[in-house]
Amino acid sequence: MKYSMRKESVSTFFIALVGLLFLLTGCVSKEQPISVASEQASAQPSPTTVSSPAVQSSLPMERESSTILVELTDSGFSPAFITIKAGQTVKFENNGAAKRWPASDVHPVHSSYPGSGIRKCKTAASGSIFDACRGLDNGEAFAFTFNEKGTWHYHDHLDPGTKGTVTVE
Ligand SMILES: [Cu+2]
Repeated sequence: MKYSMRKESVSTFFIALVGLLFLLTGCVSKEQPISVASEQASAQPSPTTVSSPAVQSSLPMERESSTILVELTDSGFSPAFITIKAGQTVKFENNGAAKRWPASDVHPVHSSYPGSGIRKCKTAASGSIFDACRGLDNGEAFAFTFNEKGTWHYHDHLDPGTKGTVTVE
């Protein structure tokens, strides 16, 4: 009788101990995924911090080679004044309803930008002059790479009063 009582109290002690261990391991195993999750959470920003220096390092490159967008809207060129680095490309994209023909000043000869001129539009040089050489429909674009430094005025050949300026540094 005494022995069985003891056995019972020993077994309850063990159950309590196992229960305590369970709680402890439960706590530990609960904390561990949190610490893993926090590691993952701290690991997640690190790729972003890895990629952001990559973005930063690509910025100086972008200054040299990226494409700048100028929208051709029904109210004109947007933005109408831009400053870029030599070697950068400007993409003139028509997002308006009317046809647009971006071209170097001075209308109608288009020869302000070195090497350009509307007379070259029908020649093999048409792809390398600051002149779309045709009206762009909505959604169409004309891209030109500015290698000459200076302030270059341009206009819409189909609406010469619509003007813009590209300053190449
Ligand atoms: Cu013109």
